[in-house]
Amino acid sequence: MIPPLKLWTAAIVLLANSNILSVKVNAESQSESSSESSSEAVQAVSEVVSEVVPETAAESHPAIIGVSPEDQDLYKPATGLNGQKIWRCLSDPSIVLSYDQINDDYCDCPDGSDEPGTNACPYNPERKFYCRNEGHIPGHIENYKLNDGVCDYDICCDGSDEYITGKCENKCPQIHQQFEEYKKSVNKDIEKSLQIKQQLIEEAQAKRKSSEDTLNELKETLAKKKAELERLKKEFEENKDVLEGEVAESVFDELSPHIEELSSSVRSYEKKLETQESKILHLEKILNGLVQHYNPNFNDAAVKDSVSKFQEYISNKEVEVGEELSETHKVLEVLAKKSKSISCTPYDRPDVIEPQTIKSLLQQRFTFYAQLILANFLQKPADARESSALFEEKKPAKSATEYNEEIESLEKEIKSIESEISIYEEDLAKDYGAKDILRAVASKRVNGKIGEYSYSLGFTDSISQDGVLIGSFVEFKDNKLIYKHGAKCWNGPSRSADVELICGPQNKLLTVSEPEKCEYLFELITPIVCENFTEEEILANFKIDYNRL
Ligand code: MAN
Repeated sequence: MIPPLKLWTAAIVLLANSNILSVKVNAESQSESSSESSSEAVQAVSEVVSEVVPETAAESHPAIIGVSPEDQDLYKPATGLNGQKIWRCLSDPSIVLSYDQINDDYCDCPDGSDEPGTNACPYNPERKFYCRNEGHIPGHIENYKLNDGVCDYDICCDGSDEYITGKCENKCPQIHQQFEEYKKSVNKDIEKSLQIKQQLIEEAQAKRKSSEDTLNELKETLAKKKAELERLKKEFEENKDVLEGEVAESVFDELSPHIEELSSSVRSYEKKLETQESKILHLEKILNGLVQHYNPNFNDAAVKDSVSKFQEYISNKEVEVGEELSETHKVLEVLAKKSKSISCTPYDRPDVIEPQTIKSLLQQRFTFYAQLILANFLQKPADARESSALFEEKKPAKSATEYNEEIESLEKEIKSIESEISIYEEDLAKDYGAKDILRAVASKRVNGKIGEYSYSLGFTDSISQDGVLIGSFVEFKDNKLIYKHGAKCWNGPSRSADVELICGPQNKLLTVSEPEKCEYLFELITPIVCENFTEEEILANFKIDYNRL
């Protein structure tokens, strides 16, 4: 349901309220000084009836007081069995009345339809007394207000609600004049407010458009960045071997000045080993002779112990070290040759190379790198192998580090674009009201001191009371801004607020109340809810200036 539109008419409201009381007092004093006769009442009824009922209706049946011309037909009499005029209750046609029971000041129908012109029936909001208000706008007044001595000019400017007391003269011409002036000023205000609203709508549309454009640009950039990332990853993958070779190459470049030295050190180490091995072989031969020719019957414990230990030594003897070293040495020799052919850097001898260091380096690290380099080297075509530009031939545009850095930075960029996109998408999907109007005032704040507190209200942001958070904007619903999740109230809930929007040309905080502890209700004047008013809406907001009657 669309909520009723409110209009910023505080000045007129105040003026009107201050005068209601004096009119009532006047009406009461008049009632004391005049006595009613039934003939006067009948006279009054007939006057009202003749005003209410158009001539055509009057021809068919007597006009019924309190009933509008369009509903008079509902009160057409029917003819009963013995020819008398009868009538049926409107909501319950099974109840048949004699026609003169209508408006006889006695309630016969449960819906009160037999007493449209009296207050005999209980109040029924569906059934009200019709005032013709000629020269102004017809009105419908509650039946219990009839003939109570009070002129209800706001509904019956013609005074017909007091048709029996006759206390209220017809004020329709003056009241209508006031209404016309009010309508003019309202329409002027509305026109101005609507112009401002139109500008806001245009701003809102422009903001939406700009957000949509930015979003599209971001999406395009994202697609490009993703494609670029794909391409880079693919290129990296395709060049993986070369790039790994490059890693090996850089290791090789560092090692190559030392390889020849390493190679000759290994060679001399191997020679030393060979000498030691031939000495050991000689000793083994001697001991072997002892094992073959000693006399086991001769009980010499030292000989027996030596023979058994030598036999144990022979059965556990290892031969691998020599093989490993000679394998390493082969690799190094190839590398040494290669380093001479491709290295342009001057040969740089290391200062000291300890035999033990060489051995551990050879066994733990160099063998690995050397084999890697060699494997790479042997995979190249023969002519390329001979070329000094061996590693340059398929060299990719970037190094592995550069690839990794670029991929990492692209991935970061993509993540940040994606999060920006989701912020824009979320914002564009938000309900900012018809034509996105709230978008135009989203960043605006309205400040005002009301009572003891200073308030600051951001349309789509938050409300604060002396810096204390009343709530953050949650939604725009039924012409209301809803704020929730404010600062917790002492011994109570988190603060929250509903902001009722009232049409007016400028943003302005009008009132604040606290219907429940820490649940606030604000009234905010703003053009964003302005609409063209119908005459009924203007009339509903119209208040009579009784001073001018
Ligand atoms: C402060 C204000 C009031 C609120 C009380 C609750 O004084 O925020 O509006 O009612 O706290 O303790």
